[in-house]
Amino acid sequence: MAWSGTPYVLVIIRLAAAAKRTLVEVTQGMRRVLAGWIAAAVALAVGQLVAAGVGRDSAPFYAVGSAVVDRTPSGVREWVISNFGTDDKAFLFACLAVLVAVLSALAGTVERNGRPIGSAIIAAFAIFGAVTAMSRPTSTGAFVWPSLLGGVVGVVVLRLLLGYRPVAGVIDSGDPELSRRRFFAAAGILAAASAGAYALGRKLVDRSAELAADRRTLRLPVPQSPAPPIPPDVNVRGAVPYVTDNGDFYRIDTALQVPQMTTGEWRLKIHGMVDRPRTITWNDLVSMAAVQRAVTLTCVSNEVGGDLIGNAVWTGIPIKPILDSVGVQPGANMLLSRSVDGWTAGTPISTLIDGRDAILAVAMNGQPLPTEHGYPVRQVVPGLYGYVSATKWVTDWEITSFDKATAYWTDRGWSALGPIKTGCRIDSPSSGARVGGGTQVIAGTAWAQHRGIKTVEVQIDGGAWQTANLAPEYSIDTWRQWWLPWQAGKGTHTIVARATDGTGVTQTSETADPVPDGASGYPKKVVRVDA
Ligand SMILES: Nc1nc2c(c(=O)[nH]1)N[C@H]1C(S)=C(S)[C@@H](COP(=O)(O)O)O[C@H]1N2
Ligand SMILES: [Mo]
Repeated sequence: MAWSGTPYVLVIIRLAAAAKRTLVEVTQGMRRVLAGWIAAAVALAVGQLVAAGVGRDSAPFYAVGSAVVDRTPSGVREWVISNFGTDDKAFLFACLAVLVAVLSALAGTVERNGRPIGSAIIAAFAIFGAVTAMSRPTSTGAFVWPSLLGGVVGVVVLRLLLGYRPVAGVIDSGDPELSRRRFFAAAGILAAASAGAYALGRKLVDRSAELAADRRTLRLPVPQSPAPPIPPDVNVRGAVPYVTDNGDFYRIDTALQVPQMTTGEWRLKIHGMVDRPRTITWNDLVSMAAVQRAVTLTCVSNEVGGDLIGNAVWTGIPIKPILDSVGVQPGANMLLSRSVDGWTAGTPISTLIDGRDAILAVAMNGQPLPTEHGYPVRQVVPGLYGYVSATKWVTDWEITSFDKATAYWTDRGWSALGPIKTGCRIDSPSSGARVGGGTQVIAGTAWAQHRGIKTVEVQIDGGAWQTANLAPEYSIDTWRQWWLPWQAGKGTHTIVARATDGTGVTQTSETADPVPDGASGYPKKVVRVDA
């Protein structure tokens, strides 16, 4: 039998040919994906650039993002906030970026000369962007253009990169490929150009320099009733600082782009069930008698043990005299406040006139409000969760009633009324910590805004409740710190705490999720003591 190597050689040649074909297909596939990405980048950049002339909220990425925010069910929102906290916006942008990347990769992959399905995907996204832009509260008819023009340019770029005529021919003329060099040269130039155009578009709509100048020159009111000095012993070792720095203060809102409004532009329009409708300017506002008060804000999304709570010294103008000046009509029981970006909160009028320090705040810890915290004017109402009271960038007050009107979060499954539940948090030791044996300090904070904190108790390993030491009470509207020395023995220990408010009611042990009216249950920490 004549042995011959020929079949093996043939197999190797065939394998090599197959490998080469696969490689060509893969690189062609990669080129299609890349073409889709570049088309999307160019479309978004054109959209952002056009938005600079049309209005900041018309930019496709932000318009779509805001539409997603407004339509996110409360369960999903809570999942995002409990997993990403105040990075919720970064998470949303990441999700959107992935969505755009996947859709545009698909668009590049399926686009054919006579079968422009990829173009259709880009067009659909552009139309979706235009529709969402039109639904923004600040929209004008021109808000359709950023997305639509971006879409048109995106389609043209996609087709040119794939070697097709920009407008689809009816007859498929095959795939006349761009040379490798020309493709990558074009892709590189377009990627760089779109990054530059996007950055320029963002810069053109950014007014932070103007706002910084406004902040430097504005006249803050001198409080006729300053906050009493804060004694150092309101702070307890092991608990978070009693006064939260502006930079550390939690931020929660639906604004993907922080509203930027100068004091000169700011107006508060008061209308609805009032005898004398009125519009207040910044100068009107700061000419009124101001007060300064420490108030602890809490977010209804704050989970047991969470950090969506902060305490600041606010300077502002009491709301009651303003309501008196417009003459609230009988039957009105809700102040529906609206921010410049269309967010709303419904606050019981009773909580604004019962003597508590409900204010239109203009300063936070002695500084004009940071932009993220409502510059130039926001509401602060002690005792109510932020979603029903703490409107930032507030520009409109409608006096109405709870049976006629609903607000942003009540339309999404949250309770119409949002008094803050009594709660507490263990700050030290931290969960899962390994601590040394001997005397430890268990410390934390407790709050029951506008009722005050009477006692905090701590339970270790299911034993008897021990009364903790309390820092002096500065105000019933702020949190109060507490601590308990603990002889820590070797082993794993469970620490639980509970607070009792100024009316003698202890916080409920019943655990509840934030939806619909705030989380409840005792905070708990498990620590290991290495003797
Ligand atoms: N305009 C506007 N104001 C808003 C919100 C918002 O989404 N938009 N969120 C509210 C909520 S839910 C809370 S908890 C507080 C948080 O205020 P902060 O970000 O200054 O801590 O602002 C409130 N004011
Ligand atoms: Mo909130």
